[in-house]
Amino acid sequence: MTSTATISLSTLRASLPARSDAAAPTAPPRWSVADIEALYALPFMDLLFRAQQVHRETFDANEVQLSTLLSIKTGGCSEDCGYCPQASTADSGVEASKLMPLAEVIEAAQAAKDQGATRFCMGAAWRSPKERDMERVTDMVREVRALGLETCMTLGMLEAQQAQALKDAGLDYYNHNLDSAPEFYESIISTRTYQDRLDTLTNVRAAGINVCCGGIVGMGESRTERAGLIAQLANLNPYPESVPINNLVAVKGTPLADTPPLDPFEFVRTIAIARITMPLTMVRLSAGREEMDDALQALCFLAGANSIFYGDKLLTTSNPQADKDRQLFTRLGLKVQGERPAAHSPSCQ
Ligand code: SAM
Ligand code: DTB
Ligand code: SF4
Repeated sequence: MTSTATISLSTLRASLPARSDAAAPTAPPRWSVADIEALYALPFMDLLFRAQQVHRETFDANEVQLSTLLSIKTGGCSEDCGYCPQASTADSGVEASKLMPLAEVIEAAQAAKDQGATRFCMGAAWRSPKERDMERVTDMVREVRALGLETCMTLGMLEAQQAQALKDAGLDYYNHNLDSAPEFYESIISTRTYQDRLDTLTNVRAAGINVCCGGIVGMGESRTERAGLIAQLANLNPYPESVPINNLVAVKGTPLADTPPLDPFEFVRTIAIARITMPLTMVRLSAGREEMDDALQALCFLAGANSIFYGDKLLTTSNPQADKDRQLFTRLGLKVQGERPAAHSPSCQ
């Protein structure tokens, strides 16, 4: 693909696979970092218009999907991810816990379902699961699925047979992020390589599990490096079914605690570009919503985000209260995937 500034919408449309909500994304067009930088360089209004057009080709632009997160094993992690309050090297005050008992996981999943979530994502502060953990996490997948929820796990690196065991238990999605562009990644994490992450994604894909893979912006990376992350994601073949875009939550005691916040419009641009380059994916507006006001979140939805983490906690940091999110959906006239639309019309209070 040549300079993106010259790509017309019809060219972009012609490159899209036929609409199918169930279909896995197929071979994507190759996106160079320069193509993506050209999208970043578009006037904001033009970029959002383009993202909306792509979004509406595939999705109901007034619908949002809700996933709830649960930390099934918190803190004390052996990895040194500079953004993460759960790294044992961080002085964040997060206490390390053991793997949560199955009954507590089921209870939390039922509560998430009662609040309207359709997907339940379980995260563990591990480099990778140990063999002795596999039976317990596969039991969690089976039980959460039995409640009628889609399941997602994020447990660190996976070997091929571990991915297969999770698939056999019925796991729908595995979250494993590339986090940043390869050249910036090395300044944030030293204990595992970019290639390790790509290998895990290959194992997850080969097992037939849907891939949830995104990254974090606002870690002090350059725009070119943000473009580099999107290029990596969009050029995965196929690209991920779900792409979480996290805005750094700068947690005290982590090496990135004092990182200056990213220009919010740059965050919105990143969402829009994820939407344009990965038209069929669920783009998830992930960490960082607690620090955003309603207008900024609305811009993210306008830019093509169609999924959020729902519930008052992410893994260790806070997320907007479910009631507050409900009010926002009502004010924006957003429907929740899998729910009947609210009986009353959107109001403005
Ligand atoms: N330990 C597993 C791993 O690293 O793959 C799973 C959990 S880990 C916390 C999942 C993802 O959360 C990370 O890859 C990162 O993208 C995101 N994350 C962690 N801390 C964050 C923070 N402070 N701000 C934004 N995103 C964060
Ligand atoms: C993802 O990309 N973001 C979520 C989920 N995948 C597991 C995690 C965000 C964590 C934010 C920091 C915390 O709460 O500890
Ligand atoms: Fe551990 Fe995951 Fe946090 Fe890295 S991001 S320190 S692997 S919990």
